[in-house]
Amino acid sequence: MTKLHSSLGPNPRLVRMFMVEKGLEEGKDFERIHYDIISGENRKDAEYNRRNPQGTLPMLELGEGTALTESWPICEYLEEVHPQPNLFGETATERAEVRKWARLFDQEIVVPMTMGFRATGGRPMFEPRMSVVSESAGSELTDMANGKWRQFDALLGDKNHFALGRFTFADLIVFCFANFGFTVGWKLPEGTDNLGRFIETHNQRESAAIWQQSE
Ligand SMILES: N[C@@H](CCC(=O)N[C@@H](CS)C(=O)NCC(=O)O)C(=O)O
Repeated sequence: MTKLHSSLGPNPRLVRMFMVEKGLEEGKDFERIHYDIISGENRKDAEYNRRNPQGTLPMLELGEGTALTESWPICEYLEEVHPQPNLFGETATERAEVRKWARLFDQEIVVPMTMGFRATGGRPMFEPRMSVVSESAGSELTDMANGKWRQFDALLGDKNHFALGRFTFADLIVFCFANFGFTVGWKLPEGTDNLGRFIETHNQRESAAIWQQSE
C-alpha cells in the first residue's frame, strides 16, 4: 500500500489536505507513518535519510518502492493519478495560472516566512539541524513576508479563490501556510481582512479538519 511519511507542519498537512480533497482515505488508500519532528526523529532514522537526503517530511512511498519528496510535486503526482476532482487546472492555460499563483506564493511568502520562523521562534528546534540566519535577519524576513501577505490580500480582493474562480492547489498552499503561522503564534498582518475571510471560508472544507488534529 502507498505510504505517506508525515509529521506536524505545513508541508505534510498540505499533502494530507490534498489527499482528502481527492477522496483518498487513510487506512484504505494509503497508510500514514508519523514522525515526531520536534524531537528530530526524522533526522535520526538512517533508512529514512537514505531515501530522502533532505530528511524532511512529507515523503510518499509508492507500492513499487519509489519514494517521492517535495510536497508540491507530490500533489502534482497525485493529480495525475487521480485527475478528479481537478485541483491544478483542466487545460495548459489553466495549469499555468494555478502554478503562477502557487509559485509566487511559494517564493515570496513561504521562503521568507519559514526562514524567518526558523531563525526566531523556531530557533531552538532548527538551529541544531540546519543553517539558520541571525535572529535580526529572521525578523526582517518575517516582516518581508508580512508585506507580501498584504499584497496577496489586495490581489485576492473580494474573491475567495486565487485562480480559476474555484478551489485549486493555489488556494490550498495559501491556506496551509496561514494555518501553519497560526500554530506558531503568527497572526495575519493588519490590513489583510480579505485573507481572513478567505481562511474562514476554506476552514469549512472537510479537508481543513486536518488542522484541528493533534499528532
Ligand atoms: N520543500 C519541502 C519542505 C519540507 C519540510 O521542510 N518539512 C518540514 C515539516 S513542514 C520538516 O520536515 N521539518 C523537520 C525537519 O526539517 O527536521 C516540501 O515541499 O515538502
